[in-house]
Amino acid sequence: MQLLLFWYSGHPIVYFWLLPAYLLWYILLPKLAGERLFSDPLARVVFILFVLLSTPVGIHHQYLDPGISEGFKFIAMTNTMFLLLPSLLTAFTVVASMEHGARQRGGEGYFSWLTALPWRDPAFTGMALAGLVFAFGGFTGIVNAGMNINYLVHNSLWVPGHIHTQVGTAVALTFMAGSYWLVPQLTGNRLVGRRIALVQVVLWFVGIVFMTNSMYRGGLIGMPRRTAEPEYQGFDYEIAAGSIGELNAQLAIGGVLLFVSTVVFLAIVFLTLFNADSEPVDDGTIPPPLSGPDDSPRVLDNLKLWVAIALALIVFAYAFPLREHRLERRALRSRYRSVPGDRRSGARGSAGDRCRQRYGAVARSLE
Ligand code: HEM
Ligand code: HEM
Ligand SMILES: [Cu+2]
Repeated sequence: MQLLLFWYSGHPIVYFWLLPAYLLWYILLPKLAGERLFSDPLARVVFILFVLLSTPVGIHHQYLDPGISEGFKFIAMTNTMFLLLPSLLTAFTVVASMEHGARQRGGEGYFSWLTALPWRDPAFTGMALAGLVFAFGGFTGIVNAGMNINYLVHNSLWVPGHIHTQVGTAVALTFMAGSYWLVPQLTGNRLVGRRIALVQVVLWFVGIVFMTNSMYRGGLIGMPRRTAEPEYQGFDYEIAAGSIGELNAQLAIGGVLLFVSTVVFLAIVFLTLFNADSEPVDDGTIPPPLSGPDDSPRVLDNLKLWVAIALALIVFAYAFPLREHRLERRALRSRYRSVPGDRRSGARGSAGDRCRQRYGAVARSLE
């Protein structure tokens, strides 16, 4: 029961981190890339999909837990797969906005418009790299979300790989890069070491590629998460490429690069806070989107409707599993009571006692 409630809140909490990063991608990235958001209505659809689907999916963290029927896990999986939509729509809208910005700045061709983007700006580059990592993290999220393929990766080092691409980079790197724009705006001080800031965000990107690549691969060959020194020496491991030693070395190199990058980031922000040089502050406007609110169907603004549907989906996804827990606990209790004899006899270690201990443990896991 506690686990069910933990993931009921645990999954929506990942959006607590992600949505501020989304805001920066929707507002700041197009602005830095050359001006305007591609589509306001699409952005509305994205945020409404989050309202609808961010909660009734928590059971996707519990595919391997006992006490929840497969059917309820299947409902969570279906909702999770639909929840991929807002991320895919975001990738489309943000990239389309950047492309439009780049073309305004003279970019041309199918791909060469990419060179017209402001890659020297650490705020832009950091957020764009974070978005790129988010795309790969999203793919690994699809793997996690499949009920059957989750058996392969659950509780392996693959999951920390997913964690560090998603919250550890898509979010963390976006916040760091965003700070390079925001801190000068808030203080009026010029950013210290612009070039070093650019190196810092690239360093994080390289570090995370090393660290998560080895985490993902390690997870696939069965390395567990939260385990400091698994003993691999006694085993012959067939891995497609490399060795356990190579994976550990990559992981360590990645971790060190990330650590250095963090220290550099903190130093830049700290020095900027006390920088005597000033920088002109932005006028604070958000450029109008190419397709604006007027193009948006009215129903998208009906928040009452969406919240009502969201509540219904939550009840649908959780009421039955909670009831199932209650019923199962009750059944276990009655079985526990009907174990013969030993309460009266007080005998320890009897078959009844062992039985009770066993059911007791299962019953506790369902509480
Ligand atoms: C793109 C869509 C995403 C999908 C489909 C997805 C799916 C999943 C699934 C199914 C798991 C459970 C894996 C397991 O333990 O077997 C998981 C774990 C996790 N996800 Fe995601 N995820 C997505 C995006 C995100 C985002 C954006 C964040 C954070 C900002 C995030 C943070 C986490 C964390 C922290 C865990 C590990 C929780 C733990 O410690 O067990 N995920 N994800
Ligand atoms: C200097 C950069 C970082 C390094 C070197 C690092 C390293 C690690 C390592 C080695 C683990 C344990 C993996 C295991 O289970 O065996 C871990 C877990 C984790 N990290 Fe990081 N990490 C870094 C940054 C971050 C950031 C920025 C975030 C989020 C914003 C983050 C979130 C997490 C989470 C949620 C876990 C899972 C903890 C758990 O298993 O309960 N990490 N990290
Ligand atoms: Cu989740």
